[in-house]
Amino acid sequence: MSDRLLKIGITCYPSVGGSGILASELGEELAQRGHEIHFISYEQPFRMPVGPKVFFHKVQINSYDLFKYPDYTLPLSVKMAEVSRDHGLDVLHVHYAVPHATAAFLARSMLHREHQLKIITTLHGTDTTLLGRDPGYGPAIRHALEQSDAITTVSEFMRTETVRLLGVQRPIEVIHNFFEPHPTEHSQKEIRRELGLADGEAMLLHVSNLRPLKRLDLLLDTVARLKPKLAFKLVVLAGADPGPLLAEARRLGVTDRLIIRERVTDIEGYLATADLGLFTSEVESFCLSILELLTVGCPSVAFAVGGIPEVTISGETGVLVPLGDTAAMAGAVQALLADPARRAALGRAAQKRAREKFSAAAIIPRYEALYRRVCGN
Ligand code: GMT
Repeated sequence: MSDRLLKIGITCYPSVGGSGILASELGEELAQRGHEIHFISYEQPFRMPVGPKVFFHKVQINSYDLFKYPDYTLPLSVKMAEVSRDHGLDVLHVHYAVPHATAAFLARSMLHREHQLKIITTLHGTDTTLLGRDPGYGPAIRHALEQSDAITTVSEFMRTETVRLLGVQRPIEVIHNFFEPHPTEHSQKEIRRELGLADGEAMLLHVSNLRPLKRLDLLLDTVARLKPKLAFKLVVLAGADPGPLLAEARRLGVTDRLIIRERVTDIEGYLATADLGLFTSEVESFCLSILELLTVGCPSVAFAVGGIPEVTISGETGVLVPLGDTAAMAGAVQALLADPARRAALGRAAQKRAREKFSAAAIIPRYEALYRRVCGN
């Protein structure tokens, strides 16, 4: 098999979200290995890398009085076809099925014999678990998946759900997410000072886009259940408007426990400073945030849902409790905050697992092998 370098198009949502972050990091790692990367989206992805091998192609969306709702799929497919032809892309790797996989399929049809375009679709979560159930989307998603040259999911759970909800017959390859922490710009002392944490005050960390399925009501309910004497703050790195979170905190009387930061880019500093991660999603195909914490040796407490048990092993690299059991969650947080030695042991095992299973070194060669297989060499 030839190891020639490839020209890879990547389409993802540029906004703060797991699939966009993963796609950006993937582009960065592939460019470092010498591949040429072309991001195609309506905005530069939040964490898009810069470098001589990385290009960004903006999809222009015009508004017409005729349309009540602006259309993104068609201009995206036109841009995909144009970039594929003009830059001779070998493969277009789309992250999140809607509308990216459909647009890629259209782009390929438009190119016809002009340029042979291979399409890989990676399913990240709600594109299957939420939209896949929607009769207005399901059949279109299934069709686009059937037309992809390869399908991957970010967890075993997602593979099972994709087959169950969409009835996809094609082989689906599980390639777990990866994370490589960048060197942090700030010391732990600086971060603690910036957050206003008092000496001895523990830092619980929650990172998310605050969507309803993150169940912030259960997150704050857990906080409300922690003993009043416990010295801690819950730091939330918010990828969306934190207004509703604050309103719920006020209702539960826990605003003094909450510190919110928005659109944080130097996430590594906060990860490295955290004592414990806290996640309350009711479903999660993977949970990149838990992995981000694992890589810096910080365990998390979370509900045992979706793909989370594939990422962190309860009792070995973190603690998982049954969905909705905030009493058990608060108990686990208290026990871990009271036992730094146990926390450190979980953290060491967490970091080891992250390195072995979810590092760029473990995952990128699997994507490269897939690209080459699909491209026929
Ligand atoms: O719904 C979100 O949390 C965002 C969504 C996305 O596509 O950006 O996240 C999904 O993809 C992430 C990266 O693969 C996974 O880590 C998240 O678990 C997944 N979210 C859900 O399944 C809810």
